[in-house]
Amino acid sequence: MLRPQSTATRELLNLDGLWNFKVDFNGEGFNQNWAAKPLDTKLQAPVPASYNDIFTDTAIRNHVGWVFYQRSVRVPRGFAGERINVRIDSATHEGIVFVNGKEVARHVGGYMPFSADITDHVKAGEAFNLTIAVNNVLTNETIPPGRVVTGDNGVKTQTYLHDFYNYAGLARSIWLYSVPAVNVQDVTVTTGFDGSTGKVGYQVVTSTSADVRVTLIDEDGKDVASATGASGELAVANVKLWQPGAAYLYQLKVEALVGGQVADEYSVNVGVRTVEVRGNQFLINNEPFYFTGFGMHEDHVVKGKGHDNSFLVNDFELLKWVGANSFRTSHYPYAEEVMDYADRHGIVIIDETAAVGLNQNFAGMFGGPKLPTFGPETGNEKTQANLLQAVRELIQRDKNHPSVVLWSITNESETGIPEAVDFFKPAFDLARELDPTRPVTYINVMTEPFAKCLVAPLADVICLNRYWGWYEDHSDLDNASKHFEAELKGWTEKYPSVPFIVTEYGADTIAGAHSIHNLPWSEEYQSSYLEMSNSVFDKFPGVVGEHVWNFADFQTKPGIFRVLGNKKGAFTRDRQPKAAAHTLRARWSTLNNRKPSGK
Ligand code: GCB
Repeated sequence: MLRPQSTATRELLNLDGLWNFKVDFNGEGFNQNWAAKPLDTKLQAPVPASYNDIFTDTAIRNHVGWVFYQRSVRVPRGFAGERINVRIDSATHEGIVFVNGKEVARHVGGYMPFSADITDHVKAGEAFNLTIAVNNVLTNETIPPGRVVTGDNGVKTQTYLHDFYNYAGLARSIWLYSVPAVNVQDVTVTTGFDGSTGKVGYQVVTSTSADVRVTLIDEDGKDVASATGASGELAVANVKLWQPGAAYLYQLKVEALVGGQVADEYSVNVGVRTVEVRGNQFLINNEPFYFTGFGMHEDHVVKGKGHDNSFLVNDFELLKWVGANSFRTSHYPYAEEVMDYADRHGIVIIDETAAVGLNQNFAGMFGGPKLPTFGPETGNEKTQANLLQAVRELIQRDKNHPSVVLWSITNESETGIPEAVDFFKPAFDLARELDPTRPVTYINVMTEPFAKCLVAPLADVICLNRYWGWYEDHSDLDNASKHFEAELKGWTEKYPSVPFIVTEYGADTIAGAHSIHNLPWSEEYQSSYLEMSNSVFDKFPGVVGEHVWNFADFQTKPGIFRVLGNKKGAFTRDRQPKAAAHTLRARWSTLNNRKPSGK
């Protein structure tokens, strides 16, 4: 499903703003057909935003189940004669869309867009009632998984085996848009180069049979190559490559033609670059690339996971300031605005599904009974089918982003048992089938070391989350360093021709806490912890990247022992630097995408 855009043949209306909002505390919204009439409520909720931190009522914040958003929408007169669609950039975690009370779309998976053709239900120039019901429930079959527990007092609580807070609602934009009856439905772009000649392969799908014309346009607006036909390859003389830190974007204008007339026009940004794993190196444009940056979160005060362009630009400014060349979309796909911005600004992305918390070994720490990770009550065939769907949707949505260099299938799942291979192998296979141009990884947890993990052989790159000096060897950096080094030695000797990225290492730190004794939680300890870890990485040529956990402090779930959230940020939640940010800046701003050894 293409992202809506405004072109010569397509119109676009943004539906963000204040929507009427009602929480379905008693589970009666569907029976009473709330979507068919004006919502009986005084509450209004902003879109895009998670609703949890907006209101002062704790019952709303803790609600488990459905909420209803509603507004009136007038279809622009210019949409007459076109196909009219509504698009929800995300509904966390399940959304049902109603037009004048009639269901038109339904989608499970909280971080992915979905849309519906509502042409038969609305009229250009007239208003209609748009209702979106959103459910925040996670079950053992959703991605990510969770479990609803009913307490002795009858109150439901959502539990889950990941630490970030389960923000819910309409956290991304909602759109009404028109497309012509004959339209471009999908575009897939692949790129390469041979000397100074760029190659842009393309494949276009149209709604009905139509002729296709493609034109590649450079940043000065000049046509540099064109072709006809639904698929082919364009040659670009004197190509300007998309490089980390120095992005260059061409635009591929795709036209669907009927009888020689343009029926539809759609454009895709194209960065010409290659990605390859060669031995234990990760190459971008045939050059070894060293990842510096963070695991991040979509997380801000008040808005929760709500997308906001001011926060977006500011976060990328801080990435640049600190010398980060990359980040991971931990632990779910981020808003498409983020992906576009990374394309435009040359930031490299490890793009992750929302498969986090498939690990019952966390049950003790996070609460809840300890069950097997894979089984009828937990990760079962339906969970696996939903994981495959998550991989499919992620690659479909993000396949054309030059910033994306690596797909991540899952974060910190249990991987040391044979069931894990049965569960995850189809996801690796599917990712490779859908996108043969990018390597595939998974994120390994500390409790599944090299002698135990059975999923590592499936990966092109092995990503490790390690907390030596925090969860292990807490406050003892000498021992932490020894153990970290021994562990990396073990991994790199077992997998000598695989690159490794340390995708998490971090220490909780209270901004403003100091200690001349280097005590944990102080800014000094966080800096020393990072310096210790970095000096270990520098000993291993096979370690091709370091992503600190986390970019910024973030909100966590109730019931896990954290002081008002996870404090491992290099920046505070309001984006002020801790001492660690300066430490990282001193190291990263001189690296120029290479290891400190320069290789
Ligand atoms: C991890 C998880 C991450 C947590 C982090 C922590 O291993 O991947 O989601 O926030 O540890 O701080 O404990």
